[in-house]
Amino acid sequence: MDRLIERLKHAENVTFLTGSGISRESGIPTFRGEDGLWKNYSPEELASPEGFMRDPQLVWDWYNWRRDIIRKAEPNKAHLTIKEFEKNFNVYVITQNVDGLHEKTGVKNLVELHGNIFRNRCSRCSKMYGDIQSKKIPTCECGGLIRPDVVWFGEPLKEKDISLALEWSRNADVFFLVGTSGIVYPAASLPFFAKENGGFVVEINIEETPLTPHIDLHLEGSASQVLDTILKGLNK
Ligand code: BV8
Ligand code: ZN
Repeated sequence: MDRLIERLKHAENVTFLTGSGISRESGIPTFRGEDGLWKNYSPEELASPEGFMRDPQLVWDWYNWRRDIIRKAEPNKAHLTIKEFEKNFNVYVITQNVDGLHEKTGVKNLVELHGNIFRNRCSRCSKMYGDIQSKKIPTCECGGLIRPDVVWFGEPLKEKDISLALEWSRNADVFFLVGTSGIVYPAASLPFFAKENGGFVVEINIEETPLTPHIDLHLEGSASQVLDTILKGLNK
């Protein structure tokens, strides 16, 4: 931890890449963990265009189930501590999460790489819609089925989001991976861009991941505890 505090003392730009692990303490299940969302279904079945074509109502039900959980969730100490970091640094948040919890903390620089579960769009004409609370999958005036405005497997991420995420990774003096299993690309490639440009890469997770061997420091523990300890160590 001392190496990290030392690096932070000379840092200006701090970037966070977060995954579903940061929202676990807000009561939102992760994808691949013990109580993971994908324990009963394969991700491809639910978070892919093929899965949606095959059974649009099943996919709509799954997202409704997730939206109901997320609607009750609030940002936890980990999200709030990242906001606190803005007092000492230029902070850039790149999240793979679609739960909108970082946005709720008012962080200044945020990219939602995989979209937002409370935004919807027509699967035919791409007309955008806000939150729609309906049991039956809704249809657009063009007759197309409406789907969540999130990035599914096999779908490209938005160009502007990727270029921002790359810029924020390249200019990071310290790059934090928080609560991500580091297996979904292109998000999982971002720490390598930080390292390439001399950034110090730190992983905060309750377990090791495929990225652990490639980074500078792995801090074991929950996102809220570890981030709080780091910030306290800084302000000593
Ligand atoms: C694309 C949708 C190209 C929204 C998601 C083979 C090799 C490499 C890549 C591929 C491949 N085959 C296919 C690919 C590409 C694919 C991919 O990466 N697949 C992986 C699975 C191998 N990627 C794509 O398809 C991407 N698109 O590549 O397009 C393209 C280009 C041009 C034209 C056409 C196509 C799209 C990827 C986005 C997929 N969408 N979600 C939604 O429904 O949510 S991915 C899904 O996984 C979520 O977005 C989630 O954020 C993301 C990553 O998961 P994590 O957030 O890391 O969550 P996970 O449960 O895995 O891990 C939680 C971690 O937290 C754990 O490590 C746990 O230990 C930790 N934790 C738990 N509690 C805590 C904690 N840590 C700290 N504190 C705690 N309290
Ligand atoms: Zn339409």
